[in-house]
Amino acid sequence: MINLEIAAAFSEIADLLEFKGENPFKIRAYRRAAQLMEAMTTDVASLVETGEVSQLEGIGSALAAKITEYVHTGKIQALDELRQEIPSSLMELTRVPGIGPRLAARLFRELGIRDLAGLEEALAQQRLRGLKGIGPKTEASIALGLKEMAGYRDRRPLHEALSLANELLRGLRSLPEVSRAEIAGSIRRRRETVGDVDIVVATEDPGSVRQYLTRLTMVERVLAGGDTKVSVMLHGGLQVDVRLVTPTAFISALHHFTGSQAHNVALRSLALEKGLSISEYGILCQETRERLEPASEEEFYAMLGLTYIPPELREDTGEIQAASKGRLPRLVSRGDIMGDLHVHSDWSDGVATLEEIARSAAQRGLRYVAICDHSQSLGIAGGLTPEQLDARDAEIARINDRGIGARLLPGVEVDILSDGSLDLPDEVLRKRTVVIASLHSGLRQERAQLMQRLKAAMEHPYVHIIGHPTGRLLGRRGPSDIDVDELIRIAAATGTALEINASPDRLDLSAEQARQAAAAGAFLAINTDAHDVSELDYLDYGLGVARRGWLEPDSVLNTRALDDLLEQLAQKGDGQRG
Ligand code: DGT
Ligand code: CA
Ligand code: CA
Ligand code: ZN
Repeated sequence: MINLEIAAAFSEIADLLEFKGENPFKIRAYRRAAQLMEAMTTDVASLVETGEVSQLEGIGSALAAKITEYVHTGKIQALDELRQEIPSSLMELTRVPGIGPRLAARLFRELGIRDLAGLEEALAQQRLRGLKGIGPKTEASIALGLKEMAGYRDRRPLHEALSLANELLRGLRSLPEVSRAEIAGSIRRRRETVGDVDIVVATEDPGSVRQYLTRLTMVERVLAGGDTKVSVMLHGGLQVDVRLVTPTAFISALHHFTGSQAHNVALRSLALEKGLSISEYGILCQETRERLEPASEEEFYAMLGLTYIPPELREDTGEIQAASKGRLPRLVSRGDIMGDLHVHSDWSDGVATLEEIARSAAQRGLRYVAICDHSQSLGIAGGLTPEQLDARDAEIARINDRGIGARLLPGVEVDILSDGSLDLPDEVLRKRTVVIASLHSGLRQERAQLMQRLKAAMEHPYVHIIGHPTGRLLGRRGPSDIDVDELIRIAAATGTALEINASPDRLDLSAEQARQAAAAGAFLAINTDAHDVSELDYLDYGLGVARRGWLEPDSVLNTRALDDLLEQLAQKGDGQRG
């Protein structure tokens, strides 16, 4: 829908204006308009036709004019001018933790820094501390931020790339010349970061598809355009590779470009042993020179004597051997998930009411949701006192009695304080059906102290889950210095579940850690940590991590039916008290 394109344009305008140090009210108006466009369910193009666009709340005449302009011309001239004025490498500076648009602008104007390389150099020469208001400490923290980003350079968080990829996919599928289109590459494998977007398109008319792609408004420039491959660069610097193949070669191409390369290499050598050679065009029988054109990936793998390997497992970490023996895990999938065990309501720092959460969760097919608001010490996040928790739980009970939506479970995300004690007394925790214990402070303590805190929390009879265990924020903050082996060992021994926090900038635990945890007999909980109902959809990112971590439904707490869940949760307290 065009709404999303306009939303993206408005938020880019806001970033660029902020960069220029423009009027904050104007900037906020663009940001709000972007949110509005994103949330709106009616196609704004129709509102432009009827003239109703100028009556939208929060859309003044200037914004309405820009929306109209975009609907009519596919462009916003003001945005094009801003882009001319401010090179995109400068905007990249704002991706460094600790550098906002304002500081980036000053770095440019006062120190001539125009990209990440320039920043790195200036940091090495300690030139930042020459700026007014910037001391060695700020400089050091920016240097650290840049380091966190290093593994990220030229890569994007999955969710950013995925939403753009889906938008492209919808457009491609709407073309009459396109018979099939799928996302391939690392996005399809659900890696946590991706280098680019890969899409495979089946068509008999590559010329038309190429034309369509090169004229898209999201496209900044065309990098290469032939009859088999079109590469484009989107505004914001994400590359898209689209392969154009004939419908009969679609499955082989989709498989090939899904990768990973390591998986493909291993598969090729297995095929050779069987006298077959695999390419993006199909599977060739070397003896008869016959080309096999599988109609599905199931068939593709069957031709090699393997059971179907889901994309998330295609990393050459044992999946091929497992598939040859028919021993692949039965991966947890969306339909297995019965509830969400970590959601914040407007009683703490969430924005949704309890009732909205219950309804939205039910709409998504969930049976239960644990409301795990923050505890008292987290003042900035509206942490709740014991009295406030009681009041909230009374409302939860009323909503449950009225049978509105999914069942709400009274819970809490209790802080693990710096000394390892919990932020709420035992009798307060005991009253909550779900207790998540999380580290929110002292994240840079040394390993022994961090582990002592986590150990104390896991040994606590009323703690069911450790929230976002390593504390990392993708591309912004590295994990705390945690001994993950030890964490997993204690989790398994105490029956404390470890969270796979599905918030797209956490994904914590990681897939590798989750796999290790399940193998050691620990339970996992795939939780969204939603602070708004739209964020309940983060579940899919958590599932991506879980599936890449080879998890079966049994290892995942929130695949349980409500009664079984309650029983398992209660067991922890019983076992340890008894
Ligand atoms: P990324 O983009 O770094 O997140 O990871 P991928 O796996 O999406 O890698 P990409 O985009 O370079 O290629 C997509 C898939 O295409 C890759 O997984 C394997 C396959 N592939 C086909 N031909 C080649 C090739 O010549 N080089 C590489 N690296 N991969 C190829
Ligand atoms: Ca890729
Ligand atoms: Ca690629
Ligand atoms: Zn938290």
